[in-house]
Amino acid sequence: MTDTAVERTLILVKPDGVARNLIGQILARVEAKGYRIVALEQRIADADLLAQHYAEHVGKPFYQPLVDFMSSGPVVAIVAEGHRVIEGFRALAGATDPTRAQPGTIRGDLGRDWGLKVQQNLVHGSDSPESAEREIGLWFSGR
Ligand code: IDP
Repeated sequence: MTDTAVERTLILVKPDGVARNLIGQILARVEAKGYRIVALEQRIADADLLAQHYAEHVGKPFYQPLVDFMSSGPVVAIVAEGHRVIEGFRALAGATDPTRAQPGTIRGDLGRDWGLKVQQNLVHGSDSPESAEREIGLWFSGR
């Protein structure tokens, strides 16, 4: 096995995860994998923060419903640290659409299939080292 650099990623427990009391279950999966929680805060995200966070999706048909959903209740922002945690957390999260996510993943095991919208998929995880740095700066600036 080759050594890999320790990375940090930004995880969000989205409003559906908070409303369904799944914060603990999601954190337990992150910690069980061996990742360290290095920062954690529950807050309500405003439109400005979400516009920056989802800048790559501005103009897409699902952008406004996504932002409305993400500001509909508290989210938990988490910085997790570990070897290959960026890729590793995305594997733990599973496919974007919970109806396609594999069993064993957060979205596959806990995501619901009750005609919910794709945006209600419980968690966000940064998709690259560049995104992780940018997103951690957005959510935890000045901390
Ligand atoms: P990811 O969260 O799996 O990385 P992205 O493609 O970055 O997925 O999309 C960001 C978020 O936007 C998704 O988690 C989901 O909440 C929402 N989203 C993505 N595609 C759609 C769609 O086709 N319809 C509705 N919401 C979507």
